[in-house]
Amino acid sequence: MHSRTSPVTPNPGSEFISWMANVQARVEAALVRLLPAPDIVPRRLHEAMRYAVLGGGKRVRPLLAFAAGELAGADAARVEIVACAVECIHAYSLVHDDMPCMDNDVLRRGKPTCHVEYDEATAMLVGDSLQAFAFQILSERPLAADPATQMEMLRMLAVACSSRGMAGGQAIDLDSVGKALTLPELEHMHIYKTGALIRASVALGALCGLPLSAQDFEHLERYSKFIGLAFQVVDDILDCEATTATLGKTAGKDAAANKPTYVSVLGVAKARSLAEELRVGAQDAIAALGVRARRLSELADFIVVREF
Ligand code: GRG
Repeated sequence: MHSRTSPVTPNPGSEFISWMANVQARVEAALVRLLPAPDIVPRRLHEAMRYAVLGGGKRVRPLLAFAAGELAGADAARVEIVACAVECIHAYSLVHDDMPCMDNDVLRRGKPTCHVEYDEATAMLVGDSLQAFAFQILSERPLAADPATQMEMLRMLAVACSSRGMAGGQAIDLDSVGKALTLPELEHMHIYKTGALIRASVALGALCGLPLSAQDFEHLERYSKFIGLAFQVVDDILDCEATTATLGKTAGKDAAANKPTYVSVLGVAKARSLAEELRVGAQDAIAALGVRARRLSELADFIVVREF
């Protein structure tokens, strides 16, 4: 476990890389199995849903759910459903975010965006259907120790998607184009836009397992808040420093759209320092959880050192 007094240069080990690959493959297989088959009517919508979800993305939110599930000794078959649900919500947000009425982008995960490959009406329905599908799979089988906990999982995910979560953050984002936000204003926007689903992924993964003490759950929540912000700071840095080919989405989009970002507010060097501070904050938050939080610790490092 890393601490503020012993900074490290994170270097993901091969054992962690292989754990990530296993989780990613497991989630992909589960999504292939769970999503409506492309030959079921309405075929075009089901095909487009699969297009938006399958075969791409880092699967960071599912990885976080599995890491938190491991901390809580959860049954992996239960966490797998949570992982699929949060990934479907994430894919939904990307499909809608890319539409002409929002960010108007043509490339996502190295392929044409959903509305380009299909059409705008289909992309809108893909988003709507993926959100509903996420709640469907979370509610049709036991996932937690008791029904009340499962209800709480559903409530948490609903809030994370809502006007008090991701959709609200997106509204603030749309409203902030061309404006000079302060650092606290930027942080406020991303706590909702990017952070809400990341926090829900960790919490829902943990709630599949044995009940954690209130104190342990608080440690997890602090960790999630740090990595949610770190994820966005790094996303902003990569948007200005990485290539379109590496990212699989249009690089330089934020500056072109005159959007306030951590880079526009702080500059690259200070944004990098902030990402490192947030990484260390995340590590400190889970230090008391010991070796059980190993995967969460490795993921905090990965989120900050990733190159795409
Ligand atoms: C879906 C509730 C809901 C509302 C729609 C469009 C929208 C309102 C919200 C947009 C939220 C959004 C797109 C946030 C951006 C988060 C972000 C940094 C996305 C990139 O995530 P990665 O890097 O992507 O994990 P991959 O492709 O690896 O999965």
